[in-house]
Amino acid sequence: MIELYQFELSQYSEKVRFILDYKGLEYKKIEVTPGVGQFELFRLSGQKQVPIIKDGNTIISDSTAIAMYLDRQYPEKPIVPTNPKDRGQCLLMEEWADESIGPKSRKVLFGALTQNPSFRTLILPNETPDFLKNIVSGIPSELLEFMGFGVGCTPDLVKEARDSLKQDLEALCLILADRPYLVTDTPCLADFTVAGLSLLLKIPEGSYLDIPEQIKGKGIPGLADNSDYEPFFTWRDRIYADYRQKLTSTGTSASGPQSIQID
Ligand SMILES: N[C@@H](CCC(=O)N[C@@H](CS)C(=O)NCC(=O)O)C(=O)O
Repeated sequence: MIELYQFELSQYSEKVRFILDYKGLEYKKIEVTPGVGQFELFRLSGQKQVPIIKDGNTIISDSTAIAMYLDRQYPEKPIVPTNPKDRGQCLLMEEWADESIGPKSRKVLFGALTQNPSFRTLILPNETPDFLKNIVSGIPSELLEFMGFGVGCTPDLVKEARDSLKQDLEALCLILADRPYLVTDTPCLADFTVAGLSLLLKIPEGSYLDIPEQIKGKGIPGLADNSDYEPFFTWRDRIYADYRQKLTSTGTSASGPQSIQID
């Protein structure tokens, strides 16, 4: 069975989970512990980011490379169109979403977290010990803002990212106004990338993710609750309902059991 090394709240992991679910492939999620667990990722793949998949003896890192591998290896229900123009648009939109929605939504989430201590602890992995959650919620907002300078998340850059995301969301609403999917009449890699990467803009409701109930449906103020972008989030909810597998009542993915430790 395919193994997916992931963080449950990683946007790029969500893109890969969408593709695995769409293709109906069974997979086992392996939740990586941030920091120490990433040594194992490095040993496996020569780099330390999720997602990584292990399919037999094949190990692939990077969500785009994983998408292309899965489409080659499991061609049923293709996700990259063959018609040249559609293919070009699909690949362009995937690349744009990876480089735009992904990094910018991380920045605006950081901005939202500095202002909201309880949201901060809720997005920590379920297994995080209570004492650590208390430390995280107790960090003063000013200190977090100061720390943001070191990671490219100054208040100005957060605002710039938010404004730019507004333009992205407006563009997506316009494109989706008269069509069911972003490129053709069937879902493709562009749709799964945009839907997956918008994870942090608004956390989906429903039992798709193993996360605290309290953060489901929550999102970035000014974006997730802005009626101008409702058509986009309604579209995204439909993509979830139609193509993403729900967890079973035992907490396992419908497409395979879940593990929280690196073997
Ligand atoms: N280009 C990569 C980006 C992956 C990425 O940014 N992963 C994040 C989680 S969403 C990560 O592993 N961050 C941990 C780190 O960089 O140490 C892809 O498409 O897979």
